[in-house]
Formats: sequence, C-alpha cells, structure tokens
Amino acid sequence: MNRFALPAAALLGLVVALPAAAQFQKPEDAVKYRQGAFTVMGAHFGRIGAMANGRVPFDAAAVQANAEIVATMSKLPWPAFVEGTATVGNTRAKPEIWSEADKFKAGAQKMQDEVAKLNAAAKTGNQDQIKAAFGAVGQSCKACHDSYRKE
Ligand code: ASC
Repeated sequence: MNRFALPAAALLGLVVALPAAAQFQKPEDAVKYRQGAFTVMGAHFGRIGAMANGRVPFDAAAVQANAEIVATMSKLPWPAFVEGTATVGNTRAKPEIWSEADKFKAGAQKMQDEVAKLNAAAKTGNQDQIKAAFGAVGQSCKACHDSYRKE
C-alpha cells in the first residue's frame, strides 16, 4: 500500500460522513451531483440490461465491470438529497422525499441491497442469476421513481 492510501481512505470516510448540506456549496450543486450519479449509474445498469435482455451478446467480464460501477454509484446520490432542494434547478424530486424521509431512505437502501446482489451474481457469471438480479434492481429503481420522481 502506498503512503497515500490510508489518508485517502480516511478522507473518503470523512466526506461520506459529513452532514449532507456541508458537502455542497450551493443547492444547485447537490441537484447536479445526484443527477450525475444517477446518470452514470443508469448508463452502466443499462449496459447490463442490454446483455440481460439479449440485445447485445453476453459478456461476463463486461457484466462484472458494469455491476461494480453500479454498486459504487448506488451509494452516492443520497447525501445530495439536501433538505430544501425540491424546487431547485430542473429537479424532478418530489417533496415526499423529505416528508416521508424514512420511507425514501428504506427505498434507497433496498435499491443498494439489490444492486449488491446483482454485483455478487455478476461475479458468478451465471446468466440466469444475473437476469433475475437485474430484474430485482429494476423493480427497486421503479418503486422510488413511481413514488418520489415527477413525470
Ligand atoms: C434502468 C434505468 C432506470 C431503471 C428503471 C426500472 O435501466 O435507467 O431508471 O432501469 O427504468 O424500471
């Protein structure tokens, strides 16, 4: 391990643990951050979907690489749902995200859990397991979109 590895890990832990609002200079920055995280996650999830649905040939290594990225990205958007950012910029976030914070948090956790299972399935290379896990992740995405995202 190089001499920067430990301080870098400690810094990442600190950043993740900081209060949400303190991580963003402006409300707009929080909106852009969470949208960016979801965009990257969706792009890589979509590449797995193309293989799960047979639109492009199955490639176990590509599934693994994309699932790893989805797993990392799935952890990032949540601190960016800063209180008071339901009307900022072009957000489609509904106010229920904050008025039903416990339910929103549970949905976010469910998605991360299903993504972790997809990542585990990806490592097996088993297409049936990957397809099943892909479907469960998609449902967990949709559940929150239905309740907490505007049209
Ligand atoms: C995707 C993607 C989503 C989810 C959702 C599942 O590929 O970008 O937001 O699946 O459409 O219903």
